[in-house]
Amino acid sequence: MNQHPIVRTTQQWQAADAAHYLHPFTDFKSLANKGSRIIERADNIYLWDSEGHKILDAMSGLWCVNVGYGQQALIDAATKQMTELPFYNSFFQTANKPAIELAELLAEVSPTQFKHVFFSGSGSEGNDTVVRMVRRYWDVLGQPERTVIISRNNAYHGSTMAGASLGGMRGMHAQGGLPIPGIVHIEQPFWFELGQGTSRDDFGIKAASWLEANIIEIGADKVAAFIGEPVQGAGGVIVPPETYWPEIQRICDQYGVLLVSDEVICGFGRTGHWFGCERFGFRPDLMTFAKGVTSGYIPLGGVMVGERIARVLIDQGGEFNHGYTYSGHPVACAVALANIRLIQREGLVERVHDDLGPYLAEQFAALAGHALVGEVQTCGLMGAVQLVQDKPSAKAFAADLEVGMLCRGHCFANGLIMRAVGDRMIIAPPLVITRAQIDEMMALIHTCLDLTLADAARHGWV
Ligand code: PXG
Repeated sequence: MNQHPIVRTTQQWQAADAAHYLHPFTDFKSLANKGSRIIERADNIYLWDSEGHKILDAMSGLWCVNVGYGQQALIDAATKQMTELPFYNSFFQTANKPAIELAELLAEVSPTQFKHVFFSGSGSEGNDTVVRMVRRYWDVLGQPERTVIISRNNAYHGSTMAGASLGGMRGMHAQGGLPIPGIVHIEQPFWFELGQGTSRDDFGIKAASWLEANIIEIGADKVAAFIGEPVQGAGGVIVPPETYWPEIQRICDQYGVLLVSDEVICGFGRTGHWFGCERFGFRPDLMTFAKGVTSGYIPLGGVMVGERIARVLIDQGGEFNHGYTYSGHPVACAVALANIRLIQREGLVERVHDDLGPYLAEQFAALAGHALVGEVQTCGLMGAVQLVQDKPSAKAFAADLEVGMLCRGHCFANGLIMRAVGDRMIIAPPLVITRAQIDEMMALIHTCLDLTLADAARHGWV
């Protein structure tokens, strides 16, 4: 049959979008009135919209397109696998070759305690698996009352019932009666907001001590696990003090509490290491991953299961009544294999560690002098710029001024995708970005900060 592509104007696409498509984390009515930006194609670190505008994607899609757009090796892997075996499940004593090979390769690139993996379709599902698995672990060990999972305010662990419950986003908890029982939140290690007046290192120890205080209050015999992102991503690229994670590790060891690293954003090179836990020097029992495992070309997530847990579940566990239709999806696994091999072949992790990460840190340090900037932070290829009303006193803008959104608007209009989390502007560009492209991105960031400052001055806010 002769198929003609539908040719529509941007307005027609927007009308069809508004008529039928409910977007994630979106005020449906306001978007329908405004109209979506229709993204049409992408290459390397750039996107093009339906009006032909070229945009530098400093967010790697949604923290995931680590190898950049248009990588033929990933496209070929998907095509070949779709032709050979587009789907088969791993439930009833069957397996497929790409899933087995990927499990092997993940064990190779992960810290040594990880030899097994449980696959899911996304990061949220991965964290649902974490909740099921840590409770199952303690149950098998004869401690079924050990169910509480401690997480942090302003964490993001996904949008399913368990993912949103583990997360510490108040707006999400307010919708749907969350968190589910047995999830407790402590305060985050956010020095700029909570630690001013103490050194970063002292604050790191203090922030970790909130975990210990909660374990003691709840009773160690009831606490199953602690979960955290090495660097909080969606919360605003909050890089913890260097003292924080080693102290968290000490506390988990002392009380026998399982340690879970949510590596959905930090995994696969983002921090200049394969996994964020390696950057911060801790040794988790479980690692959730998604996003960068396929560079977002196809959905895939999962949980790396450390030997402490794997040995109990394998040797004593019996059946684990949990799994997803798409656990070990052959096409997703084939794309992940091609993606990880590309990261290895191109030495992208080392490139972030040795060259691009330090270069980005230097460029961001130069932003610190800007009148609107209260703090800059980077970790590998993640960066944050905290906008403030008054630089000397680090006074924040009133939230209802939405200065971050104003800045994001300038970025959008000037061909740069940069996210705003409140008044914290964040980036996480693809790991294939070059120094020249970092310069191009920084020039756009300077322009957008200047435009935001001019707006703030015009409104009399500064
Ligand atoms: N854990 C972490 C640390 C994440 O960042 C998830 C779990 C959930 O993954 P899935 O694949 O189920 O979305 C994430 C997702 C943002 C933003 O605004 C961040 C995410 C998702 C959507 C928006 O920065 N991260």
